[in-house]
Amino acid sequence: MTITPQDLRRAFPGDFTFGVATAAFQIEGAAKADGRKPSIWDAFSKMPGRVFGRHDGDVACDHYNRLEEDLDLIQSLGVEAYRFSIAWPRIVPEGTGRVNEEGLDFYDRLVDGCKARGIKTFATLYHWDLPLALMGDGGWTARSTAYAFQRYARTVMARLGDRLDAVATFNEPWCSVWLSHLMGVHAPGEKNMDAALHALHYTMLAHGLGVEAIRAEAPNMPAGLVFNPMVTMAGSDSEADKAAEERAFQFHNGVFFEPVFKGSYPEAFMTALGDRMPEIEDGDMEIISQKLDWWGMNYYTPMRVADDRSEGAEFPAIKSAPFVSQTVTDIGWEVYAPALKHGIEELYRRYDLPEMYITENGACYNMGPNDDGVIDDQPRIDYLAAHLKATAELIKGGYPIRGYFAWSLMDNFEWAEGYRMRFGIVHVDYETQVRTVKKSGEWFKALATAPSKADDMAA
Ligand code: IFM
Repeated sequence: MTITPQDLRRAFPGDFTFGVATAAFQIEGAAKADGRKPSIWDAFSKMPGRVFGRHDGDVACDHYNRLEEDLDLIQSLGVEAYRFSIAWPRIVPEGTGRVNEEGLDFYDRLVDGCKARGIKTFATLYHWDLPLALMGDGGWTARSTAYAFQRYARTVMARLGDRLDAVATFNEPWCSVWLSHLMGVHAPGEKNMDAALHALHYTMLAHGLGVEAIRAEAPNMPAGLVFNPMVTMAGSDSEADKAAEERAFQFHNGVFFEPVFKGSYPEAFMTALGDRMPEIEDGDMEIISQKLDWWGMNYYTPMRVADDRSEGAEFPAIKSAPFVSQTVTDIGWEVYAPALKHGIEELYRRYDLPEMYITENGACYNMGPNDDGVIDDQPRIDYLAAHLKATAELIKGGYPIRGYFAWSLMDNFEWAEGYRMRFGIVHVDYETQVRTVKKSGEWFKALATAPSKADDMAA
């Protein structure tokens, strides 16, 4: 039997934060409103064969025009915090140069609207919507983009730094580096190791420059970075698969964690690919490895790894191993909650990490309303419950996890999958823009509003 949300709440500390998360390009729409200029995702989604059904972000959930209604929705879910991202192309539409005050005004309204409703705000500065104009210089493969990001970050913090509760520089650099420049799945759709290695270092540099910008404008603001660590698991007990798993760890996680938390790139990675990296200038690694106040983990599914012995296989020379759990979500991802626990244990074992939040966790299930208008998404509830249980066990084991954000507040533009894949705890009818809280949304509300053990004792 699934644990009740009330019982589950009692497994968490009284001051644990429950929240919901979104990202600008996935929900805002209003692509041309109030001075916004295109991002790389506007361009990419309009190219044939890149995004399912050539869906785009022109309207999305029309959140830009429905801000108040959506903030009421968040409040009605009883959560304490909202994680959202800020669209660079609204703030500095060409990436460099002119600042667009109307873009800043929108986020002013968003933050003030949350404050008025008693909701804490966790902002992400970059969730993949790079101003398209910066592609003229090479986008993330150009060092200049890191400095453009720093100026954008400073502009945002000068306006909002007095009211946000926390800020992250980047969401999932793995996606904006490897998935976008090596695997070609996300914008700008490159499949080029050399380009990806440049994007890696300049993204890391931008993160560090971003931290400097945050600290310059808002010295007390908790500054962090959100990763999507691959929870690598060897496909067998063979030495070859175990070694492949370690290479996978370094390639998919080490290259992001080690520069930030140790000030270096992993040795095995540098031995294999270091000669193709851009120049690492004096001082870069110090900028990248400034102390952070927190980090975020987005987790969905493990990465099962086997050794790839094919001739010419490039580092990390791995291939996929079969799933262990038979349960998969509608996007085809294995459901395996123990990996969340394993992943966090492993990361704290390897690095000296500050406190953390689970900044995204959730499941893709595409069921719509039944004849009574109810969206019965019990598998999503099961998924959330299992992963929250794993989170509570980690906290009991002493891991400093301060909060959990469900991905996502509502169904939205799921990148290369367009609108066909739904992660929301609130259903969106894209024809009418009607939002309907799913069964999982009601369940999450019951969890977020239930008394904690501390409340019970005080009563
Ligand atoms: O929708 C994305 C989100 O933008 C980043 N993390 C993973 C989610 C599901 O794929």
